[in-house]
Amino acid sequence: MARIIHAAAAQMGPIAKSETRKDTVRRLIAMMREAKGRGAELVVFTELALTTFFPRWLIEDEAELDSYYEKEMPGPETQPLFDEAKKLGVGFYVSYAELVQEGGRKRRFNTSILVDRSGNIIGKYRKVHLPGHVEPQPGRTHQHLEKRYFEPGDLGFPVFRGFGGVMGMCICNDRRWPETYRVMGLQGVEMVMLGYNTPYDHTGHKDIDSLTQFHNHLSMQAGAYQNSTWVIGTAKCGVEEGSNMVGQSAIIAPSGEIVAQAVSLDDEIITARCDLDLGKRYRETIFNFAKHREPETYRLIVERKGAVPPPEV
Ligand code: CDV
Repeated sequence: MARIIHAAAAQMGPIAKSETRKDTVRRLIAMMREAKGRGAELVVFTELALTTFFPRWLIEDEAELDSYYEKEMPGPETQPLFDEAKKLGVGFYVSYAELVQEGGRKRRFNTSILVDRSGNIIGKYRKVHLPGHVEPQPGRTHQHLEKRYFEPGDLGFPVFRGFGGVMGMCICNDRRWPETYRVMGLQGVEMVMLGYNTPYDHTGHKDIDSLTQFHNHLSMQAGAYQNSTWVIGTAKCGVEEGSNMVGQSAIIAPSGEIVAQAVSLDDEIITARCDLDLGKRYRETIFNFAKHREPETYRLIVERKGAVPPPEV
């Protein structure tokens, strides 16, 4: 019997700095209802979906910085999203800034969770690849201070059984790194969910920045194909507090083909009927890891034994 997940990507337009959690959660709920109305049982929200993308600013006041983080999940302001999920029978992925007290100190992570159709958290992930800088960079109109505001995730890339399949998560910059997908691919992942906030001017090199849209899809499509998995990538996009961010939210099949794509730079739902068994054709043939991967050779190459020595420079 086919294993189908009717899934939605809930792309978000800008969230203003002045927007409250309550306002934002209301937007997420409206999108969840629309997704349900269009047959979805799983909604993928974006990265840091509860606030504006605050790492673009240097925030030196600790109380102000803390205000962007969730101290519990669900908390009083996010509980309505969980209640609505349960009422509608819709699961979701959402990313948020997480603040925890561990070992007598504050720890900050860029986190995502997977919530099942009964409103229970069944998976948690903390972003591993943190882009940007610790210190503000001179001459930039917008900073990218994720390295200042978050620690690298300490949970690895786990997969979770849910929605009739093997589910995985990552967050934004993680999508550009092959090892993100491969670590989950080696665990048999069938659907990878992710959210992103991607400003067009992120490298400061105009010739590379003009390829931002191309690289967005390239990395997700390659990750899907090379690991025989569905990928759902959901943007926060449009001009947010002066920062221009890419949209193009997409649902990508294990073939690497885009089966649904957002066309606006605003709140927008896209949906697809995702057959998890589509991945089998690739997993059992061209990407049969057990038959065709060469872990021992990779190990030798990494250790530079049996590999051509690097050129003298
Ligand atoms: N939020 C992100 O991780 N954004 C990065 C940008 C800064 C390069 C991304 O990979 O899209």
